Amino acid sequence: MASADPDPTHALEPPAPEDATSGGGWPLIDGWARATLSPTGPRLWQALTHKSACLSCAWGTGGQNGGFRDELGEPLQRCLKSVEAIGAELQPAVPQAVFAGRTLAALQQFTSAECDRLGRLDRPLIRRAGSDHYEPIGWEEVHALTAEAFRSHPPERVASYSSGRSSNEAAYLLQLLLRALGCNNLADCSDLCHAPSTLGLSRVFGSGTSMLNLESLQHADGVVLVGSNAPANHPRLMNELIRLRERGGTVIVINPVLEAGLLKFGSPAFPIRSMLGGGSEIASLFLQPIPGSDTAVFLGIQKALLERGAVAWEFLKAHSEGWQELIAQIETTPWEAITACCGLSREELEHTAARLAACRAVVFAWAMGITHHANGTGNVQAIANTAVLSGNVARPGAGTMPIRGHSNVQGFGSMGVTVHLREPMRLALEQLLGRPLSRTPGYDTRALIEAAERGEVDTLLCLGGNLFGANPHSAQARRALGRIDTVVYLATKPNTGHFHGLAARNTLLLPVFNRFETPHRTTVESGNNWVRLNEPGSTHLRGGDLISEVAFLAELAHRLHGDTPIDWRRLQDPVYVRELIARTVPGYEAMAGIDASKREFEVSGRVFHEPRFPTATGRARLAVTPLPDLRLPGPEHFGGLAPEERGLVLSLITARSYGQHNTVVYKQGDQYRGMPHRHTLMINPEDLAASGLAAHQRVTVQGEEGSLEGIELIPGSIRRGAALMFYPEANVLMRPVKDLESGTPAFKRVPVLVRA
Ligand SMILES: Nc1nc2c(c(=O)[nH]1)N[C@H]1C(S)=C(S)[C@@H](COP(=O)(O)OP(=O)(O)OC[C@H]3O[C@@H](n4cnc5c(=O)[nH]c(N)nc54)[C@H](O)[C@@H]3O)O[C@H]1N2
Ligand SMILES: Nc1nc2c(c(=O)[nH]1)N[C@H]1C(S)=C(S)[C@@H](COP(=O)(O)OP(=O)(O)OC[C@H]3O[C@@H](n4cnc5c(=O)[nH]c(N)nc54)[C@H](O)[C@@H]3O)O[C@H]1N2
Ligand code: SF4
Ligand SMILES: [Mo]
Repeated sequence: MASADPDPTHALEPPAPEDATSGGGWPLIDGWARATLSPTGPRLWQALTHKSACLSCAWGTGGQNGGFRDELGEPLQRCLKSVEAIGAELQPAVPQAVFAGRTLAALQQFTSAECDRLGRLDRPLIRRAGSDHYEPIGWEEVHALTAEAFRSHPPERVASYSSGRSSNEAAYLLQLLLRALGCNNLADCSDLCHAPSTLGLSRVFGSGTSMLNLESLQHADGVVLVGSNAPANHPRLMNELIRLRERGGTVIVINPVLEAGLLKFGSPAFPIRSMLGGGSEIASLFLQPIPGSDTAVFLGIQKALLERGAVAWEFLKAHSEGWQELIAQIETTPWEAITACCGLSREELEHTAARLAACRAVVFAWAMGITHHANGTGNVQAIANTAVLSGNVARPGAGTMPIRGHSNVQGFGSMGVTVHLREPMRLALEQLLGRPLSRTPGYDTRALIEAAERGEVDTLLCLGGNLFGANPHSAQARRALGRIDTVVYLATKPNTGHFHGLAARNTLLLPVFNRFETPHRTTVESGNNWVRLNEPGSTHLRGGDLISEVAFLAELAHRLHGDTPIDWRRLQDPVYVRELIARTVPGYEAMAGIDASKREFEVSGRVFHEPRFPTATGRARLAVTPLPDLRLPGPEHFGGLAPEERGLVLSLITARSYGQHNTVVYKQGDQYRGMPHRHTLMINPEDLAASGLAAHQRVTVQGEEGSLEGIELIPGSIRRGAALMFYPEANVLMRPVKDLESGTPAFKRVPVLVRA
């Protein structure tokens, strides 16, 4: 690879610690020092201190409080992940020779990391039908082609996909312009992520987001952290856990993988302990269940609470409905069924319930280990049931908290980029547009891929993300995108999707400003319901020809809709977009006037201080959650093993390494899990011994749709019967099994045959 020079992300590679038995610590502090002292250091500092929200995760940092403060004004709230993300954005432009001189076949050979290190996109490109490369194109032709691609097809045959990095303003425009066309096909990365949380929580509480804010979390004396590798993916959440342990609180971790950073974590916000003490202890109790069995774990905890008389009966009867059926399920489900399903003992579950019952206020927090299952929505409801049953909702320090992914993914949902538009917003939009919205159900991400594969999608606009790389069954995703006439990618940097996800006719690759470069103000919403205001910025890409996402979408809207019933061209002005948001998005009333006041705010109606829920009866709606069937197929399902061949079937978790952001890989190895490169599979040492395979042996991993060869076996602290590999490489393996309620794929329970 000739073109990825100079590479600012190299400066971020921390040294491999001799003993990576805890997360964070020295490597983080060293990483900070190296990154900020590197040649791009001054530019990096400028971006870090810019008044805009962190690009990386939805915990949220920065904004009007300055780069390093959270919404409570606390300093030192930026992590190395943030530096990593900014470093990648500060790369020079992709040299023009890359696209002129390389065929798509050559570009398709690049790994995710190599694509990202090509640099920043700085001019519009097109790949025309039959051509073997991307070529430059002018903006006028881009706008004409895009508008034509949307205008010339029926609304059911056009669609968008988005990834929650863009602003609220861009998200709002995207859904408004599509809905005004009569199209509800607003697929979003949340369909692959927290859709089960939004759906499950809406069912139980009538609201799909966290019921806490950062401040209320600080009143907890217990946290149950389920299916989250927060030390890597939400590092600043770890500060809250450290403080909670300091106040004498309890942290119960539920995860089939004994993640190093969940045992001990060294946070730069607590430097003395971080460097000298080997980090702060995180988990008070660590449960390692069978992957996919969390509903059984929580049913077990509920049963133990019931048996020890720790159900909050008064609360339950006054503030919930459906509890009678739930109690009946708990009573009639035998312990043996629960323990057989989750692989934890009755004693472990009883001990957990006792620790829980001893807490005054408990937060239940979870991430992808809960949602990426065929019963993801059920998992979320099982957690919500437990929270209500134990009286741990709707008061300071107690409640349910999905830990969101992308920095503005929650904002995209609020702005109506969803196939489940809420009624109040529908009515407000109908009033704004002066006519009823289409009632044809829209495609979520999986439905979009399936429809495209059937040849039923003609035009697709991708506002960020990597639709190809993020989906299961990569071959199907490639095929599906190849049947779409026109695909328009708006992106900051090239990724595998731009080279593999090619349309039948025109594929446009359009460069946009990132958050700290956008020449106008924007807003984003954190997973803790906090709306941040980002100040305008500028780009280092001098001479580039980039566009702001708002400018692009407003131009498209104007070309499609003219100036009725709203003046679409006026939407070029983000202040006006914010006015419309304040008028039509529930909870966003405070958006009005934010340009003058600069006052960031909490979305109203989200944080529950008392048990009155936005359901029809004001009560939480409990429902039974069936135990999942977790049986794995035998080797014959994969064609069988030859007579002398060694191998075994495992339940594969596909997860992020410590050095990647979703489909974008920054570093090859994962030192905390002892996985030195991407082509590794973590396996339990006893499984290794029983199967006759050896540590560090290279094997073939065969899934239901594809296989990977030369994978190195790494013994690790993972539950027997389970394995862990990195996404997106592992996405070639799996059949797209999904949760039928939310549409979210079962990325964390992929049956595979590992063979020598
Ligand atoms: N640095 C960095 N930060 C990120 C991201 C990133 O890629 N890199 N991505 C962002 C996004 S979009 C998201 S959604 C979040 C993702 O954040 P996480 O959800 O923390 O990420 P995952 O790597 O998917 O891992 C989830 C954890 O679930 C555990 N797990 C797997 N199966 C099960 C199960 O059946 N039960 C339980 N209890 N646990 C299980 C895994 O062992 C792993 O520790 O992070 C966001 N932040
Ligand atoms: N096997 C497996 N598959 C998974 C998962 C898993 O755990 N296992 N996780 C799933 C989850 S939780 C998610 S959220 C999805 C992620 O799916 P996506 O959100 O689709 O993917 P990302 O890799 O986050 O997209 C990265 C790209 O976004 C673009 N980008 C970055 N910033 C901006 C910006 O400001 N504007 C624009 N327009 N573009 C920008 C860049 O081009 C970058 O290459 O993947 C899902 N897929
Ligand atoms: S925890 Fe998340 S929001 Fe905060 S600095 Fe790190 S990546 Fe950014
Ligand atoms: Mo996500």
